[in-house]
Amino acid sequence: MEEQWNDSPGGFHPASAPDYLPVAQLRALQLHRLRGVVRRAYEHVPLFRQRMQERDLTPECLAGLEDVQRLPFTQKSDLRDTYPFGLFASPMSDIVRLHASSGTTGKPIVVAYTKEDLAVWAEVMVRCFAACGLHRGDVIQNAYGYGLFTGGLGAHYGAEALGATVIPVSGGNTDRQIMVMRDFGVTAICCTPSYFVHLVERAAELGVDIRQLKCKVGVFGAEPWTEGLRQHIEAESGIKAYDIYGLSEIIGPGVGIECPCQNGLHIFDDHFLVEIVDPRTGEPCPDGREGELVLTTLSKQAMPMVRYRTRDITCIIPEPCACGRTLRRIHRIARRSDDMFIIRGVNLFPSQIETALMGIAGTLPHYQIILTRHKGLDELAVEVEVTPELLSDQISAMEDLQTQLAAAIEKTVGLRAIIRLVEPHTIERSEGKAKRVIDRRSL
Ligand code: DLL
Repeated sequence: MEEQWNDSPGGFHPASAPDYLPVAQLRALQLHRLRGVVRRAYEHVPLFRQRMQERDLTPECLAGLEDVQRLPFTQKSDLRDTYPFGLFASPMSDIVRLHASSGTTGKPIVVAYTKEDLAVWAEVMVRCFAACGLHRGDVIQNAYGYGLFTGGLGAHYGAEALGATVIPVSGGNTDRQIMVMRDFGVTAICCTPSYFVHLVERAAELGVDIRQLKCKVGVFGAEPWTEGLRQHIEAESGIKAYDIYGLSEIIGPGVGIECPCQNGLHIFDDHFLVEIVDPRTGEPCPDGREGELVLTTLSKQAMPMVRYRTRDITCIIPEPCACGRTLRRIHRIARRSDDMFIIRGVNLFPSQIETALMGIAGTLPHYQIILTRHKGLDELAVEVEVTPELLSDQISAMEDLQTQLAAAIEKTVGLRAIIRLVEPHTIERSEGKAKRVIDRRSL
């Protein structure tokens, strides 16, 4: 066991011990916690109690873990409908923090934490950082936004609890980020993958080669990204890029993380119970089959979430991981069920376009998908930046690239796209989550 814990230099942190619990012990712990959380929600959240009663269920119905499937789902609309505090299970006097997520439509959703919840959050973030090989002595630049977004404070308290030095630089001000990274001896950075691409590019313009700096680890998440983008990031910056997953409704960042094997994300399932369901029917999917990730918080006090439909599409990887962690593993989340757009009857996800683009040299990972309607017919255009070298090349090189890209997209999604090659810096950079799709069809 000892050597399994040392899966990276100094990587073992005492807080990581639950990552390696024997499976039977882990399942027993999950069932014990599940009963507690269901009881808490039943006693304190009227919407949940009402839904249980409609199904003739009481918290005593949980004989085994599989009985979770009998419980009602919770959806994002439930948070909106009970805005702002309707799903809280603790009195405000026990709630020490609120965060909110804006989402795309209407009112934000509000999430709450007790002191104990913040301790669990810091614990799972410590386990995330430890899985990335970070420990006391590391200098972590936290470029997730501080504020109502959970990324900034979530990573912040985790990094502090790890014993690392945290630099709370927050998002934006890219030139200052680069100065901090170079001058403060940063060894790891946290931000969205799209922002890191921008940061590396800006550093090059300023004459700073990230590869020459001490930064060796990136903890990237909050948006879908592909294996192709990881390879681009690792090649351009010389850092190891880890995928971190989380969502406000469940806790924030720290629901799951990759280990050094970088083959799927481990979910901290001693705190978050994992299910995969068919997004159309809600029926459970067997391990290995792709479906919607459904999570139940096992230790949350302020806002227990039972069977929360994340809309994130993934599958459980049934095989045990070579790192020795017994935590369940999911495939990286490349898409959300509500990210999908339909064009001429074909269902598409932005990540499919990214996969096609990343396979072809000459482009930069800055792209935008623009949907328009012309004479009643949907059109798919992809704007993608090209490298300065290609720009200065002959026109024929640009034309070749355009043809190659259109062919790659057609091969992946079965649709002909209009390709617009644009100069570097044409596409707006985001400090947080990148906006990949612009739908102008209803204009
Ligand atoms: O994005 C929390 C977070 C902060 C995670 C920092 C990781 C790092 P929300 O703003 O509530 O919370 O957005 C949650 O973002 O349901 C996914 O669709 C997406 N998402 C988050 N992490 C990943 C990831 C934060 N690693 C929503 N891969 C989730 C793909 C991700 N999608």
